[in-house]
Amino acid sequence: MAGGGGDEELKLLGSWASPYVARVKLALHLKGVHYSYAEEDLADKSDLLLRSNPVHKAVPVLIHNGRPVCESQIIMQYLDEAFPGVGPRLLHADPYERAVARFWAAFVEDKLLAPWGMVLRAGTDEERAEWKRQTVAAVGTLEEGLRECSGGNGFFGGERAGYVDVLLGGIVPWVRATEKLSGDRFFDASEAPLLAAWMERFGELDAAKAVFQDVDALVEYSRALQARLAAAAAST
Ligand SMILES: N[C@@H](CCC(=O)N[C@@H](CS)C(=O)NCC(=O)O)C(=O)O
Repeated sequence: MAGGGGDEELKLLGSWASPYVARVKLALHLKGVHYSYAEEDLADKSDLLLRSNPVHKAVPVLIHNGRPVCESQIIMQYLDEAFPGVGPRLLHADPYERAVARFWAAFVEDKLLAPWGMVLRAGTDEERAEWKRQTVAAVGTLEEGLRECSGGNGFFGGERAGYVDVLLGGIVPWVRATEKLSGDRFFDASEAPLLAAWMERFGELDAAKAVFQDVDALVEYSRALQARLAAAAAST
């Protein structure tokens, strides 16, 4: 792709369905930084991945001139710092604005994505209902966060997508896939009108069009994964 970072060697190790990898791709595309991409098979991880992220053995990993950077949020922050002159900043120049963005980023990870991730893994209907309740409550709070951060301009970053937008943007295809899989509409216009409009607006960005996974492919991937988990549970 066009843009900066031309003298640097940047390689992203990823897995196509991962929302965390999608975040990093979105950040790279929004900033216009060149990179190459290597798809990992998480069932048979490459030596490069195991060497680059020996602690978590997870993607995404961004390898910059031979040095690995791990964890999606740390990679996003690194991109702002390592390529200060290239493309728009994800985090604001003002420390207070940066603190507010990091607060909502932590909220998204801990209070929204954590319970949402458990909805599919819940063992019983009661557990599933409780994880859903927590997810819906977090969406309600995030709706107010968006109202406050956007100042009526549509993005958490104001007039353009910033750190929290990219972080949350990585899950948009999964929000859509979940609707198809279970009928759950977590960013529903009747419950969270600002987030529902945000999701459409974010999806219209060139970066999102370049990066977003095909929703039907995610649905198929999720069904296959659930079938494997059910078979493994039945055989123990
Ligand atoms: N906290 C990590 C989460 C990354 C993560 O969970 N990656 C998954 C793919 S979505 C992974 O590579 N898991 C390793 C495995 O499945 O063995 C981040 O933000 O980068």
